[in-house]
Amino acid sequence: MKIDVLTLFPEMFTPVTEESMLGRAVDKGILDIGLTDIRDYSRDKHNKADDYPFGGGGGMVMMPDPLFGALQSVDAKAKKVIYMSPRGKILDEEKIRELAQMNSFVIICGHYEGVDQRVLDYWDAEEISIGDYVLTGGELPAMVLIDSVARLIPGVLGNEDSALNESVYSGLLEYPQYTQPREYEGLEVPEVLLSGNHQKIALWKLEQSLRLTKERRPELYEEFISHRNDKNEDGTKRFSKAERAVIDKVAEEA
Ligand code: 4H7
Repeated sequence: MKIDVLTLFPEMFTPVTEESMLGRAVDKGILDIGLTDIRDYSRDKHNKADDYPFGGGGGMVMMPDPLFGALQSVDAKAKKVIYMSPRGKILDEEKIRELAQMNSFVIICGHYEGVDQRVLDYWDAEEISIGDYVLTGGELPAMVLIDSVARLIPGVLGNEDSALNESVYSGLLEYPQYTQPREYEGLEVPEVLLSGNHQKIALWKLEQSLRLTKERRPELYEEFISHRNDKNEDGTKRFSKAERAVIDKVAEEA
């Protein structure tokens, strides 16, 4: 997958794209992150890339010409163009999965008051937000988007079933995790996890996920409950008798 990032601050991306899991995916050739410095496409004698907004209002707006040049240089007419912006639709797992299927896309990172609207109109940019809060630029949102998409590309995660694992009880929050030592400062690991009884352990994890989701994210829990009788795609039952019993028990709890 090739992801082109257009930014005034390409250096912000180096720690993220060179260290960590993402860096390994780049080294393996699974992922290619192209960084384009928008300022390189300024044709102004001072490499200017922003100017005052027409109509006033304060701040600076990124000018269309450097952005058009940068977009041209990455062949953006043939690609999906994304603009990280608090005005966009909020990023969710559905959008991340959609992007993970693409061969390439382009991300525009806005700074200051954002980019001239004609850039978004001409290049048919899709605006995406990472959440309802304000940041100084689109660079951190772009890194969040890249990380979330990259981890769904086969071969990016070291542990091949890590991304799959989550889909087992998807729609629920994750159960608590424990590791060595079995006792730390008088705090014990739940007995069942040491039991070696894999069926019991799976049911405990389901119960924990259900309880946490019911408590913290009632809207996710209701969504899960409303689909508890759905069948799998092949017509088989989604849950065993034992799983059904756990789901019903948590549902009855106050
Ligand atoms: C594009 C347009 C994304 C980029 C406007 C970007 C939050 C997010 C930015 C702006 C971002 C997100 C203009 C928004 C100046 C803030 C005071 C950069 N912030 N700005 N405003 N949630 N900021 O994804």
